[in-house]
Amino acid sequence: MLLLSVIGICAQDTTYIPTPENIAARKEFQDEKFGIFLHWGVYSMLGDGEWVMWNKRINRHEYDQLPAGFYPSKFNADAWVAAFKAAGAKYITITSRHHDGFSMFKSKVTPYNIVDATPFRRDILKELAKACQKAGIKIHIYYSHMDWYRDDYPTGSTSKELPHDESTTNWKSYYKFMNDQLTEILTNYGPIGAIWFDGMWDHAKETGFDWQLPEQYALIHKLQPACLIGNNHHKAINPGEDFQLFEQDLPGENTTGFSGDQKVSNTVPLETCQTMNKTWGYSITDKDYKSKDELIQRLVRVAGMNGNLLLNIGPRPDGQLPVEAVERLQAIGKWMSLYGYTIYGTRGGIIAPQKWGVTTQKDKTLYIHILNLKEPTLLLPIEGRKILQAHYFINGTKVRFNKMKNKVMLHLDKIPTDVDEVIVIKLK
Ligand code: FHN
Repeated sequence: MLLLSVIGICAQDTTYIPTPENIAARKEFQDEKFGIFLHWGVYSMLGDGEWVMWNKRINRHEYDQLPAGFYPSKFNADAWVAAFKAAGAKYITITSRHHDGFSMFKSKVTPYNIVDATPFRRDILKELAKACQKAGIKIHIYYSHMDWYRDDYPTGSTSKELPHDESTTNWKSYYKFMNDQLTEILTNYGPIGAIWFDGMWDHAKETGFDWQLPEQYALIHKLQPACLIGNNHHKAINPGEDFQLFEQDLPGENTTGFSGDQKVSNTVPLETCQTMNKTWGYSITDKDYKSKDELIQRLVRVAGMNGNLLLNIGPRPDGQLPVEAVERLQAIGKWMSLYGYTIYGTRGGIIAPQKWGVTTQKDKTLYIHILNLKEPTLLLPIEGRKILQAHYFINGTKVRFNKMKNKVMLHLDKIPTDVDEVIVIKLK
């Protein structure tokens, strides 16, 4: 309790009542539908993903040599943000501190940060926050609960694999450090759309470890009531969390094995994060990129499942976005400039996701997104709603339909071949 009074918050019980600002921010977030995730840190220099320190079991005193060589001479926050905005993204989520413990922002509570420990000496978070504000898009902050670098971090399931001195671990000191950094982030960078936590699975719930989330969440909501909290713990949401996260899986799927314990929430917004290739942080060898069409279809599928897509890019160590990522951003942007109207501000439609595609909906307008259909007819399970009219979104051409019991048959001009053939249905 002493520590909590030091950081100026009180332990709260498990009843969390979001403020009106927070509820409004949740709605805006749901309307935004598409964000860009950025995994960027000193690890990018090694070109082997953000887990390179752990994967290669690099001693942290050796890893400590990296910041002195970090000089992303081509970094230009305005250019990045312009590319994300042109792609149709409404927010970015940037790693302020990943599991390697290096802070990509100026921090008074550790010298292990981009301004004090690199020759670059620029606070990239500040530059990005400013660029986002100028461009009218939001900034969200990824923050790792787990830490492979600090002496005081209590050794967990992954950190125990790295050389670590057990005698120096000190939860109280580490918890204060995190809360001090969160306070810096929420005070020095203007409005923050969300704090995106990750890594608490290093101490699984079953071990009885107490991350003291309610107090930490209360601090965030006290500093910025509209700031949403998401936590990538791969479990059902906890009180204080304002949106639910899914990793590499659509809400409700579990292809990764991460999402097994995650019942999809019907009370908070949903977001799924996905890589463009296989890795989050820059990998010089990973060229296994999803195609442009596949990415567009993922965005549409997530929207049809009532969620947002957070699409990841691992910028290069010199501060440039990988060429493959830029090409994909451009393709998504081109598509969104035509079809964004059927995505932004929508919710999952009254027809549940199907093999052929998904539906999104705004009031009485239903958008049928045909992603994979091998015939020119489509049977829609529409119960208890009357259809007034149906037409192609792209050119307004009418679509013939005939009503059947609890169903409607659409007769298309031809078998759809576009990445997403959108049919608009006006409901009574
Ligand atoms: O360990 C991290 C990983 O590096 C990456 O940040 C992803 C993004 O969702 N989350 C963790 C794995 O769950």
